[in-house]
Amino acid sequence: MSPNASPVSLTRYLIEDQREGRIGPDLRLLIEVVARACKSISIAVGKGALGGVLGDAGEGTASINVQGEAQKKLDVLSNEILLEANAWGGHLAALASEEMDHCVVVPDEYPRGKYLLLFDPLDGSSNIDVNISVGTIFSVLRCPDDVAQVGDEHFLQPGTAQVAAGYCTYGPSTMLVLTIGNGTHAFTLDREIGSFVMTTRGMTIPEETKEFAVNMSNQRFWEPPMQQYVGDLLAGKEGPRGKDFNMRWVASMVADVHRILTRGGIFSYPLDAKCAGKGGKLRLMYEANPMAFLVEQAGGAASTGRQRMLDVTPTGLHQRVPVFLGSRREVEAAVGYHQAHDAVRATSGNVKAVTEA
Ligand code: AHM
Ligand code: MG
Repeated sequence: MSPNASPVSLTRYLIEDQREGRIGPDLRLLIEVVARACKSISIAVGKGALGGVLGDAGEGTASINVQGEAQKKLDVLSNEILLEANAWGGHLAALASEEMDHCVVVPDEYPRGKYLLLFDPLDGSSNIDVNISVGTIFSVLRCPDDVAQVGDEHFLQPGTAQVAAGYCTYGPSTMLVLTIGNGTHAFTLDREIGSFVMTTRGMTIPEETKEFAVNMSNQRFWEPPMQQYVGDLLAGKEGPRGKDFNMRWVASMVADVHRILTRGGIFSYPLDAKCAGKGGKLRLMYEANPMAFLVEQAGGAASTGRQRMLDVTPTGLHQRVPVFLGSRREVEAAVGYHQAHDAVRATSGNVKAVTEA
């Protein structure tokens, strides 16, 4: 933002979008409510040990969520903040969260709206206790018309059906990054006035990059095309890619994606032998899809390695997928390794079939 320009608050940005016909009043309200909830989460995260909010939610198995993962106190608190904030506004039909087995329908005592909200209330929560950035990720879908009883199945829409998506990162500053399908824009929380102020209009991911993000400790569990792709990145200037690459891994998807939206790079959580049975590590509906929407709107690309992320037909609320996203050319390169590998496998399968016939 230029120092002389008058600041554009999130509220003003959304009102202007409404005036120009890009969103209706209900979607504007929904985004405002999510942003307000994120401010509350930011305050709780910021208190850290002083707020008594660090550590696990319960003893032993009492803190295990639907994903089979240990919940932190802040996971539970953030989930409650988002649920409470969104229950009564009349803009939503139902909500679904990483922390809940099934969707929650807006209670009968409140008016029911036409949108569905999905969220990961506190992504990267293994980083909370060590004071590293975490974040909230959200995705908004339309509730299909004429649905008498909303259920999980109504959320199972491809990423292309998202009407809005965003994340809030709780780092040195709190930032909300949002798309309603008209570019990806960043807002920084002005803590003194309690308002999100636009700091980047139209984030743009450079097409090329020399930086990758992946958990290298999983290397031996990866599929062959991923082994080969990262092997070639590590080979640097002397290797087939002809350039040296740097590596960054925060292990908070929100923070890693925020870096990529800011300066480019490729983020990947590929299929590995440990998570293959589940389809991947990261969740399609409230992690991969909203991030893919944000990244595409910033000129980047997002793929499972074999398919455009936003085209995946979901089969479950908590479905997991492999993820490659970021600088367009680099994502295409990673996809190329998978295509080449699959093509060779298909050909050798055919040859085998012919020789056996
Ligand atoms: P979470 O939703 O339980 O926090 O898990 C998702 C997180 C992502 O933020 C991050 O990219 C990944 O898990 C880190 O995984 P790893 O611990 O294997 O590095
Ligand atoms: Mg998560």
